[in-house]
Amino acid sequence: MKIAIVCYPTFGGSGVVATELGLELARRGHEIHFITYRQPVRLALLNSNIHYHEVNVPEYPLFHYQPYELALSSKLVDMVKLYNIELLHVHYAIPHAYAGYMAKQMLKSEGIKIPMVTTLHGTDITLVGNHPFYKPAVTFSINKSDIVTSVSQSLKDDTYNLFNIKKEIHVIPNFIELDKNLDDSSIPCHRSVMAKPEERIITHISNFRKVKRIPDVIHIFYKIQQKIPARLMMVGDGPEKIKAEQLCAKLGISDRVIFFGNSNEIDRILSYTDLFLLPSETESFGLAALEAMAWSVPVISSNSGGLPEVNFDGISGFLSDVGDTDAMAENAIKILSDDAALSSFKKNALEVAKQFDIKNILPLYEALYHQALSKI
Ligand code: GMT
Repeated sequence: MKIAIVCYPTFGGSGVVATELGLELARRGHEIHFITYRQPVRLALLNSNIHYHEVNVPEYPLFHYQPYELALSSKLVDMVKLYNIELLHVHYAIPHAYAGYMAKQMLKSEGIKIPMVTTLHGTDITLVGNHPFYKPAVTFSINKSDIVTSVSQSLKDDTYNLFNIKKEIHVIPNFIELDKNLDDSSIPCHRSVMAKPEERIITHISNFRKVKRIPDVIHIFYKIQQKIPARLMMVGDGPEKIKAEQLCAKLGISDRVIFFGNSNEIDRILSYTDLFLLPSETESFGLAALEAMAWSVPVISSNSGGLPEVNFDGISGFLSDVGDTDAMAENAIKILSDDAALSSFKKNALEVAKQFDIKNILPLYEALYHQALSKI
């Protein structure tokens, strides 16, 4: 199949999922065309099955806001015609489903019919898309998609509750590639750079937005390190990062916390990690938690959104109410203070992650692509 994938090219989960999906589809022989404004961060390799087409938005002083949707839909039209692309798969409703629908209409006027699959990722529904200024356009473009998927049951429920959606929403959970290998000859980051041998390594990875509750991450760690020698790895960048550094200084733990910024060493950091913290206000899924679990790392998370669908309470880690940093720290200490408990949680985390193996999930997308093609 020739498939155009539209996504955000950044470190965010939706872009990562879209990129990993495209790469695996390409491995299975599909021809994949990534269409976005920058080469996606996880897209290192271009080959005969993987293409990348950049959307350019020329700056014009008249425009207070540059019209990205217009440029994207035009690019989609051009690429569909040039490469005979058969299907559009857009990740994140805003503005991708809207631009995709416009492209479909333009193509239709030239006699070309192409189906569009829209994958909802979370904030496009729960935080941004729900805003009254966007809601009519988001509702319209979801209803006009040929197939709609969401990354968790919780997000599906939220979508039906928040929008007037007439379409069936198919839940396809996010996935993980389990058989990744680290090539030790290229190591820029050793365990000793992060912690002393007797210290546990605790990690948080996110885009440091408010929804991640970064101060909770630090308070949980503060309580843990009072009982157990530990270090905190803070990976990622975003608006809450400076405040987080200030809070560490205020609590006197700056020497035990490393801020990595956006890192390409996530797999290596996770391979040394003992515990992952994700106390978010909400997560449609929590891909970062799954990535940790795939490295046999147990997860302490909040119990909101789709997190209970990924992190199983008392098995792969523990879940607590949003903001309950005492319970989260207590559970973390329960796992970390006992070698036997830690090793059993690590084993379980990997076992749960295996349920989300890309090899099981990808055929679900392929089946929906066939369904979408048969509809037009
Ligand atoms: O977590 C973020 O804020 C980034 C956001 C995104 O759009 O990239 O992540 C969302 O999509 C991910 C991939 O499907 C999910 O794993 C995240 O849980 C979801 N984030 C939220 O719902 C807050």
